[in-house]
Amino acid sequence: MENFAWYLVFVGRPNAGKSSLISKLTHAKPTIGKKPGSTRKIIEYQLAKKFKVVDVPGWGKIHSRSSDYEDRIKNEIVSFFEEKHFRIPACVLVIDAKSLVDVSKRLSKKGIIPIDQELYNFLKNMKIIPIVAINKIDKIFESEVTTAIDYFKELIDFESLSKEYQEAFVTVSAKRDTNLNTLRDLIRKHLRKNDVEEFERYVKL
Ligand SMILES: Nc1nc2c(ncn2[C@@H]2O[C@H](COP(=O)(O)OP(=O)(O)OP(=O)(O)O)[C@@H](O)[C@H]2O)c(=O)[nH]1
Ligand SMILES: [Mg+2]
Repeated sequence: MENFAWYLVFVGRPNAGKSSLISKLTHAKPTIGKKPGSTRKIIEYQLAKKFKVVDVPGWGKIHSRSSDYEDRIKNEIVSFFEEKHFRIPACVLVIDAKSLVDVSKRLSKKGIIPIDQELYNFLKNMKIIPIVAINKIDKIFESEVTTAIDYFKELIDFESLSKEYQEAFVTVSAKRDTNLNTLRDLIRKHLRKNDVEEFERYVKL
């Protein structure tokens, strides 16, 4: 029988920076790559006896891969959440800030951001409060940060959400270590609420 464990999960579109954030926040050493699709399957890293961090492959289209690949990944992710959602006290939805700004300015294809929106609603339906980490803010101008956040908030009907959902937003840069403390604190808060004490010892910053 599989041993019981709590999971801290990172999800998001391909190349959003999930593996990079895991590498900055924990002792796990996931594969990080320049091109989308670096993480090819769900990988669980044991951080403590009953605590794992989970690196999930990017959800969404990858140009160099077939649609079969995309479907297989989606099925794998959906099954993981269906099976384990009650053991996921904290889940970080990583979003690429540059894509948010580009789409809001109509500089890139519209089809991209609805995937972030779809993932947000997917987690919400699983009764998970998504911790939204808008990453790569080093790639946008400071004046664009609000544009990026507001654009996403509008998509998920932010105003209608309860306080605990609204509080789980942070802009970060895994590259420059910006606001990683705030993200760490949010993760910690979600884990504490679920009495996952072991986390304290295994998060580095
Ligand atoms: N400029 C910048 N680049 C970043 C940041 N975070 C990650 N990257 C880069 O983005 C690329 C993708 O990073 P990963 O951490 O592999 O992204 P991922 O979401 O795990 O990607 P998949 O596993 O392919 O879904 C790498 O080249 C990282 O160095 C950031 O905050 N700023
Ligand atoms: Mg990855």
